[in-house]
Amino acid sequence: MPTSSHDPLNRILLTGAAGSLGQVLRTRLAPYARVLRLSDIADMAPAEGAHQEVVICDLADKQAVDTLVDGVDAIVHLGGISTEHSFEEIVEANIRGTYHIYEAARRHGVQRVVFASSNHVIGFHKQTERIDAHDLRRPDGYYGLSKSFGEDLASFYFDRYGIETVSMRIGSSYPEPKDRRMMSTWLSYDDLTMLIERGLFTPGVGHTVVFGASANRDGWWDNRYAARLGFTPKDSSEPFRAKVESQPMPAPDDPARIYQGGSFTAMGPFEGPKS
Ligand code: NAI
Ligand code: 15L
Repeated sequence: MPTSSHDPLNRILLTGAAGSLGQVLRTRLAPYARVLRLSDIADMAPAEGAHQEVVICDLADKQAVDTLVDGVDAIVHLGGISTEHSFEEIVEANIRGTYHIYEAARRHGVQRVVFASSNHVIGFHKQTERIDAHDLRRPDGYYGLSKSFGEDLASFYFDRYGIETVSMRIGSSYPEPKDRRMMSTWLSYDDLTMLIERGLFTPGVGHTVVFGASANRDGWWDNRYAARLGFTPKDSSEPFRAKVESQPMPAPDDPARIYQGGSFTAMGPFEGPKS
């Protein structure tokens, strides 16, 4: 696990703390703040000592988010719906919720956000393309659109109010890659932690968009803007290749084999045609 080489911040807010990555980061972000404020709409384990605070909060509730952000120095924003759903389901947590986070940051003078964006902002790029974070966004659904909006919020709140953000377009962050596509998109938990640490402590980031991927042999992303933050991924999906490639190869017309966003590109529509 990466260690801290700088003074910790006083208080970091981690949203989405009850989720898969939130549970992992609950311990891994501890070196970076004297107090970690852990928040989610879902229940989670109680605070373990004075260095943790647990606050149950719905991101869609503007007043509750304003109170949540009071007294924090930086925000690691992971909370929200994390897979493709109907627009109506996505809009409250991801669109209104992320707006509430930035409004609260502005009102309380928070200067730094690390935002969990997603590869689904660019999911309709083909797997045969190599892109960087300044290439055209091609969202692959309402979920990807909500993350694209989050990146635009980050850009606006920097240009207008000077709040700095690193938007991490996370690929697939799990203990190990689960399928062939994830051989290209996998982000280890150690590398995720390093990327967040760089996002919190690198000075002068403005709004920087980076990809969250380990040093995978067959990656599709030129991650030059992450490198500028000092992100030097230590892991790669290569040790898992034999295990992953023992799975059947998807058919040539399977979106999992064509698009960077994989199966997300074929989800929906969520309403039937008018009869
Ligand atoms: P997750 O679904 O396990 O965690 C998200 C958390 O947000 C959940 O605990 C959920 O209760 C909470 N949440 C949902 N609606 C909320 C609301 N209205 N108010 C407050 N909290 C709410 O997702 P995971 O995998 O931990 O991902 C964390 C973040 O990283 C998400 O924003 C996701 O979109 C993003 N991400 C994750 C990737 C991955 O590979 N795990 C890949 C790309 C992006
Ligand atoms: C995401 O954005 C999702 O949150 C996660 O569940 C994975 O599906 C990941 O992308 C991915 O593309 O593998």
